[in-house]
Amino acid sequence: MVELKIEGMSCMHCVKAVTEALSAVPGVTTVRGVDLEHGTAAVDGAPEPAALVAALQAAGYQAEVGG
Ligand SMILES: [Cu+2]
Repeated sequence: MVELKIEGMSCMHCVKAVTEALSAVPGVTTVRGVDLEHGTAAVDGAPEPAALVAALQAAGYQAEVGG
């Protein structure tokens, strides 16, 4: 599991966009939790952490890996 901190989510649309962006990253098997209130997410699988961050940036959100 990889945990992420995500800045910029403000509504359920953002949660959906983040979920879709993370789902598309190679190596991600499950997007487990995208938490709007806390600005966190977790994915299962073995993705490149940098690829997760890059995918979120492409979707318009600043992110960093780590709980
Ligand atoms: Cu939103």
